[in-house]
Amino acid sequence: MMGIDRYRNNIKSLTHFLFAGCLLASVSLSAQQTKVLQHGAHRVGKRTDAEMATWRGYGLGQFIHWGVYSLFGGELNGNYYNGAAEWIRSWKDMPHGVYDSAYKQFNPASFNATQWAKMAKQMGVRYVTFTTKHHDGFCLWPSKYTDYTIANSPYKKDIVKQVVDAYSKEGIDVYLYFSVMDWHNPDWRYDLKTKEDSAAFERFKLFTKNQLTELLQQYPQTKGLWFDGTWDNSWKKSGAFTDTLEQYLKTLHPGLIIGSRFRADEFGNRHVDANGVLMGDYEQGWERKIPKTYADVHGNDWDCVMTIPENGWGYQKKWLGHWKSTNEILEMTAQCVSLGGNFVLNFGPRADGTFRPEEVTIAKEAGDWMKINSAAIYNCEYTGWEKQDWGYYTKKTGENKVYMIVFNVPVSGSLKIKPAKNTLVDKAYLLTAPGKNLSLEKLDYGASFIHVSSTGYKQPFVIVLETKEGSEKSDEQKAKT
Ligand code: K80
Repeated sequence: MMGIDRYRNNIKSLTHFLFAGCLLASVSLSAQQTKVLQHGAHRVGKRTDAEMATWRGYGLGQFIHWGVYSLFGGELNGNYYNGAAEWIRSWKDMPHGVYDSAYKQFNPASFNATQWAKMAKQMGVRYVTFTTKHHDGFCLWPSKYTDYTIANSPYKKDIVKQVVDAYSKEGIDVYLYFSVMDWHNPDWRYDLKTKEDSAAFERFKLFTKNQLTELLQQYPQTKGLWFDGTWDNSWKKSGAFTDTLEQYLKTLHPGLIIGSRFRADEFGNRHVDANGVLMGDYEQGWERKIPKTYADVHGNDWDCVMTIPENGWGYQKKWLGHWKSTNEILEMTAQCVSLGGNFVLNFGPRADGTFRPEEVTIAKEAGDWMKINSAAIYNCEYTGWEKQDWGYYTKKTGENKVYMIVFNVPVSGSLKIKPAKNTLVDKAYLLTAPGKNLSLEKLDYGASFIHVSSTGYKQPFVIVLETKEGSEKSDEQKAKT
């Protein structure tokens, strides 16, 4: 039974793992501390291959949650709730029979994958993560391992294929979201307490492996898999299987990118193994929250997935409460890139395949900004410079270029900069006016001011700093205290 209590339990266990994501122990691997693990991390530090370098440089991504839940739009008996609309099947007043037959009405007459991909392209996203199967178990591709698929809806056509093809054609890399937890499959278990549970879960593991193999074989353009619904004891007790499966998928599809939500070690640790080392290609715990400092990311690759409303991923007819403005979204993007991560914004299309006007506007406005300023977002990384109150620094990977993405101009109009050690600023100019150098007023301790107008901004703007190696020769007196 998937009642509200089950839902609460899941929230509790998920909260645990999201916290774990924040608290990744910065364990130093001294000989005594290191446990010998068969199914722990197989690598310390970041991946160094070309596929991962591409991933690292994306800067901005799109998430799409679309499925049977989109038909309900978070409405149950005429009421709307703040809960996540894609979880509506688990809400206490939702009869499962009603939900489980709703796919017979899933017929997105206005769905046009090319239009979706063009909107995403216009927005400037460089990768998309698309829900192939959410917790409800409904497959947007014609999986041969279950009848609960798009093939048996009135729409019939393969949606995953259309999305993969259309986005790939626009040059946007495609990642497939896949929920391991599956409320439709009778063999799914939250825990393995009896022999019968274990037998059922053996069948479920094979089903999962088959579906994943099917996805990678049918959509070979796929760059990575984005797993969800992996926090329950049944999966945590399957550490060896999850490890073997991950390696199998990567053999099947070299270069495949899989985040830290997928597997567990043999002790049931998730995200990081018993030695505190990340398992997976990037840290996947930053859901609807952003690290504050570089120390928070523990030297790992990471991305942040974010909703536009406060919570909820699938289509919600009525957004209750705050939803983010384009400037807030741009600020989150800048913040993520400044700390070496990517920012991924979620969209929840309606069941007919159209996007709500708020999402269309945000995509358009963010895209207009990206058209001018994407140099400060794409292929950029953490600078190591001391953060200042006006906004965020990013650095072009492999180049001597630092970007200041300015959100908060102080009333003085004076923007303070303080390069990292052994770095000097050679030139400063607005990204939009490369020929016109801005003057730098030298301050003590290697800092400078750039003076700009203190008023009149509607959007963040970017200043480029060309840098060189060296340190300031100065005769300034350090204060004696
Ligand atoms: C599952 C469970 C909780 C408590 C919060 C979010 C989630 C799922 N992960 C997001 C990426 C969505 O898919 C959401 O349904």
